Amino acid sequence: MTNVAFITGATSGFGRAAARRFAREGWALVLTGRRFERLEELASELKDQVPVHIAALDVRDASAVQAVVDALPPAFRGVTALVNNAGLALAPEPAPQVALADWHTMIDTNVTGLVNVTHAVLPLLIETGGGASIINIGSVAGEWPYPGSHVYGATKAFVKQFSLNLRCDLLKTGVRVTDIAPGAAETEFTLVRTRGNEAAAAAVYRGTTPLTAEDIADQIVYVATLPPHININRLEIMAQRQAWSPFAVDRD
Ligand code: NDP
Ligand code: 8X3
Repeated sequence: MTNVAFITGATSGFGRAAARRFAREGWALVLTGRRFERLEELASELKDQVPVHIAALDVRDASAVQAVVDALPPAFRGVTALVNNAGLALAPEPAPQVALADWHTMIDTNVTGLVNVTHAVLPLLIETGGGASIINIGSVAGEWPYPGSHVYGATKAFVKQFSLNLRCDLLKTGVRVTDIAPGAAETEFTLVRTRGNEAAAAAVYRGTTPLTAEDIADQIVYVATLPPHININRLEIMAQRQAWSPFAVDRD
């Protein structure tokens, strides 16, 4: 049986790097994201290596998610790894300056979207049974507070707890669940967060050595290819050059 990876947010960053990394292992790929032309480019890059199925998908739309899963061709229905990667941060400003719509977009994508996809793919993973994995992309922001993280970090705290809770309910199914929680990694993430401000995005990574998309893709594939009896609950990964600051104190 060919292993199948179902990846959300495969048009950029971790998701695209994971698709390439899974292809090197010979896994068939279900690649999803909103930007269909990017999915087509990736499919044409990888289709000589492995079977690839692409589908335009906004994870916020529960019925669209279900329709994409229902329409999977037979060769792609034996999903071995669901990589719940689609997500975003918006508005790095302090909370009082942030538009409510931005908070809603983060919750709709990082929480509701992840739940939509998990619910739709779960029957296929349970059918696969032992060795299947749900790999949720959380963040260090789900564990550690910092200014400007407000709802973003809170959505990733949801991802962490949802992952652990799923473990309890999937115990008898053989399906594993992992929360991979990266620190700062250079992808399009900050460009999205700053609404396309290339200078501001470049400044986040300038003069340091951030994680790369490939670093996280390696961890995703590592988790997915462990022997079936091993479940890594949570992997928190930072660049060596990222750490914590002291507590902030308000003084007169
Ligand atoms: P990118 O911006 O490079 O990629 C984000 C991906 O998410 C894109 O493929 C995008 O596809 C997809 N996406 C966003 N919104 C939606 C949506 N509504 N429906 C479907 N797909 C969507 O960022 P990263 O690769 O860095 O981010 C991937 C994940 O990693 C996110 O969950 C992010 O929160 C998390 N993360 C990132 C870190 C970092 O520092 N880079 C660190 C820790 C976690 P499209 O726009 O085509 O739909
Ligand atoms: C994003 C990583 O360090 O910007 O999830 O919070 S960080």
